[in-house]
Amino acid sequence: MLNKYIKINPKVEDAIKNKKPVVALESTLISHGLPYPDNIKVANESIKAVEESGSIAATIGIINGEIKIGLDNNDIDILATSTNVQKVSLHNIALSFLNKQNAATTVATTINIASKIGISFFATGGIGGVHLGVEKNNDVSADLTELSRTRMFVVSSGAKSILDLEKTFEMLETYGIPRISFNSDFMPGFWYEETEFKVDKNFKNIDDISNYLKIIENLKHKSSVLIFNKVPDSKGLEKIQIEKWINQSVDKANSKNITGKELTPFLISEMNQLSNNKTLEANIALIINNALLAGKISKEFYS
Ligand code: PSU
Ligand code: MN
Repeated sequence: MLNKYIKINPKVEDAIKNKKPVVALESTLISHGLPYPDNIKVANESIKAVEESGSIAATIGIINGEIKIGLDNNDIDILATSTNVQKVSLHNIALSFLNKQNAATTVATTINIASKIGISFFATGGIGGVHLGVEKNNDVSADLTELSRTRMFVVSSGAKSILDLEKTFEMLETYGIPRISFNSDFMPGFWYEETEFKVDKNFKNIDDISNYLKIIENLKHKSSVLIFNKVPDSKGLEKIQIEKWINQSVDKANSKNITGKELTPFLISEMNQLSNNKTLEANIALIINNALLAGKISKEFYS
């Protein structure tokens, strides 16, 4: 055990020790990204998807002031239904131990914890990044800085569409974060299939991704690697439509003065309302699909 604030589920601990494939999953999307009861469904189906691929799932969150690696059904229920679950990033994580809180971990926090205990793979929906209007609001997700200094193999559908995707993409390059994808030449746009930003390499199969990641590991490359996986076909939305709804959502956030860590959850929930839950359906499908791909790559990497 790493320290007294971390409790690892025995199955996950055994897998890490014996170099079996493990995929970490985050909990902010459960508490702050998706409405109840879809959040419980997504948490459980993501675990199932990882397990179907032959890897072991380790959902990470904070229960009563302790980090739990491998949340059980009861823990997921708490994070999915309680109204006072904190969203913790690296600047405020220690406070949740001090105050014995229940808290959800973002991409930044989850990969930080996962890498400390020897997990190499992680799946999420979309990473955080540079927000629209950054010139005025200075809002850049801590996900980017953490991805730049922690080696984790991260499967996502790009950065969330509500962000300034061009600036986010550039920042990834600045930080030396490889941007590869599975079956696409471009970074996905989260709710839509493709942006115009060309990835470093489009890999057509899992073997090739795994071989590439072994090179990264041998190089002791310092940053994470982003493995992009676009939203499943039938659930993807039109970029033009998404952009219209984003403008409306951002205007509303500005008029209500919503900033900081409240901003991302607010925009996602506005988008779900404006789209009549079409964005929600896409979000659900892509998260589960990303968990599945991470499970498959991890399985191949350790075999
Ligand atoms: N992916 C989703 N839904 C989410 C998130 C990711 O499909 O809600 C979460 C992640 O936890 C990510 C966070 O770290 O949104 C970004 O928040 P912020 O922009 O405040 O850094
Ligand atoms: Mn922010």
